[in-house]
Amino acid sequence: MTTVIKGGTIVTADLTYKADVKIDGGRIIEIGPNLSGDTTLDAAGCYVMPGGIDPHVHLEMPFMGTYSADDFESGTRAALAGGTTMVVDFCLPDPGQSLLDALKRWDNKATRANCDYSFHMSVTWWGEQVFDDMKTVVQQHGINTFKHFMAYKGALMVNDDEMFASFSRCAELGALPLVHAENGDIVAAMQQKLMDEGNNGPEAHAYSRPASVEGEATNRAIIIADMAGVPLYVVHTSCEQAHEAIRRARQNGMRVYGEPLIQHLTLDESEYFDKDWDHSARRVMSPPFRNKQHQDSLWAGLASGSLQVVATDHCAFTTDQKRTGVGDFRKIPNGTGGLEDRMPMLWTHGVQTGRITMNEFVAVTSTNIAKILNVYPKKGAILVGADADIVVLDPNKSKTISAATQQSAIDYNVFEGKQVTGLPRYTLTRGVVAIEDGAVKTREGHGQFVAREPYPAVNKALSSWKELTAPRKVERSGIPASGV
Ligand code: DUC
Ligand code: ZN
Ligand code: ZN
Ligand code: ZN
Repeated sequence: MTTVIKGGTIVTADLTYKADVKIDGGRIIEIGPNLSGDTTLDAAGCYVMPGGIDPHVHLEMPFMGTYSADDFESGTRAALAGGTTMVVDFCLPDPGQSLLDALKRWDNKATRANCDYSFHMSVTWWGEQVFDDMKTVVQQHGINTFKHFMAYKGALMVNDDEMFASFSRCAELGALPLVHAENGDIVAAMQQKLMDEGNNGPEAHAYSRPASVEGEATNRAIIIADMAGVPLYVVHTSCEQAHEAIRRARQNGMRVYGEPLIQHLTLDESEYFDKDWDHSARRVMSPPFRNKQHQDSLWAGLASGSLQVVATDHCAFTTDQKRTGVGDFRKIPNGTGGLEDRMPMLWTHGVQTGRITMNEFVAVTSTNIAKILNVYPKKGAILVGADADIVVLDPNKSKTISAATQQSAIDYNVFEGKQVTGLPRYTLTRGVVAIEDGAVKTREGHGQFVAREPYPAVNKALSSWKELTAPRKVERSGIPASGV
């Protein structure tokens, strides 16, 4: 059975042109004028683009004493409703747990996915077992990315020596390290100080994690990666200091990537102040929302290419879950949703305002991350042979974002009331129509795991520093007696 997407304008990361797209067996088999097939999807007046890839989601994640409320079913349903056709979730071993045991749990949870998915592996502790498991994860489980938390002291955080060891292992294996870059020691100290001074509300969460702690950690992670001889991907880049560190590293020839979130691009720190407790707590995430100066920097980074990807860090908690932090902001589960809203919000606030072009939109929502994850052009492309993960975006279709009509399992939406234009007429996951004019036709369990190969050796090319060449042993005859 063949399907033809007819009459639309194809928009890729580098081209815009009119053509039909023919699909069979879940893949694109032909692109050209006047195609016909068994089924026709009308794309007149629409843009036909690679489905979005969200490389940063936490579905049914055990975190801060609870589980994030969207699982692989509701989370991927929300993704498809918004034009996203692949998600990458973070497998999270408990400290001391084998990476492979954790992976079994994630494999199990993900069987319910409505769209394709992959995993990053988190390195939450360090030891010989992790060192050994990393090789198995890369070579036998199709995972080539390892996440490191520089924050969440006493829980997920790893120290610099552990990061250096893990980054070095990534270099050997052809894998890419990821970092959550915030200085966890300073955050913990700031949190305690705020609590001691009687600041226990959700706004104190923002005070405890200023941009400087993110900027410092981003710089540190970049230098550790450079010394380990490995590229680096910085998740949820939210501030100017972090962006500057990434931009500087790239100018120096290092492969460092930055990932702003749609929340940080469009919501600011005023969400924490002069608002009721629930409103602010629902927006508690790490890093927190920033001011306009930081937002402008992130938008500039997307337009100029110094930041490459827009993600969500979708990690949704209900109001009841958030309320476990009444009286102590440190206990408010960190995280916000965004999977369904990322593409429409970025289209509305990016393309429609002229901050980014349509082609840049495709690059930062899909193609760039497909390349970074080493799954291009299976994903992230409108090309013959690519998976038919496609969004047919109607630039005239609008809605008001509301928890009442969302797919996510939670009882609110951080974008509540925002008007968005540019919505899917169709979302296809490997050729199957999952969304049709707002009607949800997802199939639980349709999603497949996407295995990712290790990176070629070229990825090891890093900065121009020459101090890291192998040490030369110096022979000396006269050895001073002492103290010189
Ligand atoms: N930040 C969040 O807000 N939630 C999940 C984990 C993280 O780093
Ligand atoms: Zn067929
Ligand atoms: Zn994080
Ligand atoms: Zn995250």
